[in-house]
Amino acid sequence: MMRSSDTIFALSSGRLPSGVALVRISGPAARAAALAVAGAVPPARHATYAVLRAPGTGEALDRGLVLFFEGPRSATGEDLLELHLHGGRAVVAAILSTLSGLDGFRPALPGEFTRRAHANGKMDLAEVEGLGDLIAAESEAQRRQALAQASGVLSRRVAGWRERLIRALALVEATIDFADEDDVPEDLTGPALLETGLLREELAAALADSARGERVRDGLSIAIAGPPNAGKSTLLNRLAGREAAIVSHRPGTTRDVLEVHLELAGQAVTLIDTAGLRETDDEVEAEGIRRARARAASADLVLWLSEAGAPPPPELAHALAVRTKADKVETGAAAPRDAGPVLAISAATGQGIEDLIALIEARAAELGGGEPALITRERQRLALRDALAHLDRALARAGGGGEDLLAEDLRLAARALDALVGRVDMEDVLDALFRTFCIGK
Ligand SMILES: Nc1nc2c(ncn2[C@@H]2O[C@H](COP(=O)(O)OP(=O)(O)OP(=O)(O)O)[C@@H](O)[C@H]2O)c(=O)[nH]1
Ligand SMILES: [Mg+2]
Repeated sequence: MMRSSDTIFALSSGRLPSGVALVRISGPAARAAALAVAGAVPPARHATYAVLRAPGTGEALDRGLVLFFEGPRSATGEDLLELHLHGGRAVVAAILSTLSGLDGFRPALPGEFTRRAHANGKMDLAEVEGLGDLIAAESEAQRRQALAQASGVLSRRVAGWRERLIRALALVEATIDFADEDDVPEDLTGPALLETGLLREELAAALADSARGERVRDGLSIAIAGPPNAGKSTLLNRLAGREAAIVSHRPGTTRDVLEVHLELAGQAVTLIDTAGLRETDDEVEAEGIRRARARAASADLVLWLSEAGAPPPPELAHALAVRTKADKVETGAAAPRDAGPVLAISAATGQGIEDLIALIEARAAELGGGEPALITRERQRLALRDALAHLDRALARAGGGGEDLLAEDLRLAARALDALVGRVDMEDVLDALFRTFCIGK
């Protein structure tokens, strides 16, 4: 089923009906497809208008643009044909059924166009991952980070590291090879270790920044926590712009953890409403409270809501204290004594909400802003950590004489860098990755 000599085709654009639909065809028979449905192979890289016909009967199926890319100068590295059709369901169905009738043609599997691009050296694993993220990107920060990675920012940096590592390795190997000769050059492991030390710092810096990359990719999580009845669900609804959570005057209303996705300051944000924290004998509520604590502990940012503007409990000391129901103060109740500058909001009147959003945005920018991070997913982080561990081991041998072992550490570090960008054979990683792609990509 997966022969790469097959010519594959798929609808690469989105849901039908649509203004325009794009059908892509890649493989050795892409030219034959152009001949069969458009009557001629258009000059490469020139959009050409054509009537598309059923090969057997000559019946017109649609009129549209035909675009031919001759391999290897194409997205997949193979001959590639694009048909820009009217985006009607019947139009697309007629073209797809015509293509499946051609010799050596079959529908593409998810991600198969990209897989061929990868197999033909058009993009390495890190770039493929970036491309997957780019298609999934929902926020500005995700788009910028993914585009950088799809454009090879990580790949180029790793290539530079690898080159320096190989040079350091060559110095160590030279020291080993010339050890018994008279004209032994100076001990070359010194400079090799110096370079290894510099590399180590650069890898460590990229690794330290990886939490930011993964946070941008996954989105920022903000938990709303606090005592029962503080107005947590009301705030969630206000920020989400819809009645996502149930609100009532009864303390203990929220029990499950509720998540809402939105975009703030260009960042993908997951807002999390949680059960009010208190002592309780109710088994279900107690479970809700346990989950609330766990979710708050793992969130990137916690808002601690209370009517009194009280500080958060010690285990959530990093939380931002917010005083709620600020509108009630004027109605006779004694104004609560604020300990320090606590933000006061009213989800009912909207007071202070702008300030709260500005604060969240500032925090989000701090956590996920700036230049796109190099490392954006766990797989990359683990490979980089692996490379760093080998460099650390190499450096720990400094002056210890074991050049053979030193050379082996450097070789293993280079191998880990290869794995980071997928230069070594990684079929299982590829299988898992391409399954997450859409058909037509
Ligand atoms: N006056 C006033 N009332 C509010 C405000 N925010 C929430 N309330 C009221 O406070 C009560 C509790 O609101 P919720 O949002 O359900 O509180 P919660 O913190 O989610 O409560 P639990 O889910 O039980 O922990 C409701 O009757 C709300 O209408 C506010 O800004 N001003
Ligand atoms: Mg609630």
